[in-house]
Amino acid sequence: MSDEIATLIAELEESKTLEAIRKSLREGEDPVVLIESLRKGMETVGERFEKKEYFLSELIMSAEIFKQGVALIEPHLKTTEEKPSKTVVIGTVKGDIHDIGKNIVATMLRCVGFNVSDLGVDVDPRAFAEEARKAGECIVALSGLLTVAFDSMKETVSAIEEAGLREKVKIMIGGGAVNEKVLEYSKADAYGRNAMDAVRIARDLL
Ligand code: B12
Repeated sequence: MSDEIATLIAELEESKTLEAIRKSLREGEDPVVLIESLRKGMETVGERFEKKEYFLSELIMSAEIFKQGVALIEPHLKTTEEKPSKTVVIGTVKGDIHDIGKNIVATMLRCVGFNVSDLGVDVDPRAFAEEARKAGECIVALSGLLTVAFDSMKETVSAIEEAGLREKVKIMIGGGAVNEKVLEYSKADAYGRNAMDAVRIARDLL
């Protein structure tokens, strides 16, 4: 079923994708697995865009279906009763407006009890530093899907350092093409491939 969902969203089959999600939820499928299937389908959309089989309108359409799918799935994510303890300041870095992955990471972190401050998209490095200063000891989570985001991540780490906060603040990065090399380049503390990684890393870093 989850492969079917990936295929359906990649084919931009809006109603069929949503129906398949509803059916999977009724059958008790793990909501995290369903989100991962949607993400896999978006990878295919990206590949088709690169090959010029899809254009911007298809990217926009896929994002719409994704959002509706996540809206169905979200109420099924388990939420902890624990009181929010530590803060995660999250945002999509400067120059980048992709926010679907960032929103999923924020939701998962909230579900496990983090207090999440979401700065949105195209966030200036200084805005991250300012919010981290307000939060005190915290994690800053940087999301970015474009290659230009790598420089923005590096600049954000520098801004936090220049603000004298590097000792207090742990920085994790993720999104699309982010990997070990980007981690090294940006001088952040950790990188994660998906929202579950983000939760694990956030717990480890604190
Ligand atoms: C949907 C989409 C869009 C939508 C975004 C809508 C939105 N509200 O986000 C729209 C249509 C707006 C869009 C615009 C553009 N896009 Co676009 N887009 C995509 C697409 C198809 C899917 C992205 C997505 O939402 N995936 C699903 C989510 C769930 O996955 P995710 O973001 O990777 O997040 C997961 C993990 O990465 C991780 N994660 C994410 N953040 C973080 C943070 C931390 C801390 C951690 C630990 C983990 C983590 O957890 C998430 C959940 O598992 C990708 C293709 C792809 N392969 O990613 C292209 C893609 C990213 N886009 C691309 C491009 C080129 C563009 C445009 C420049 C196109 C244009 N000509 O205008 C513009 C960019 C505008 C800008 N300045 O940002 C390229 C980027 C190429 C590059 N190397 O730079 C891609 C890769 C497509 C391609 N193959 O060519 N896009």
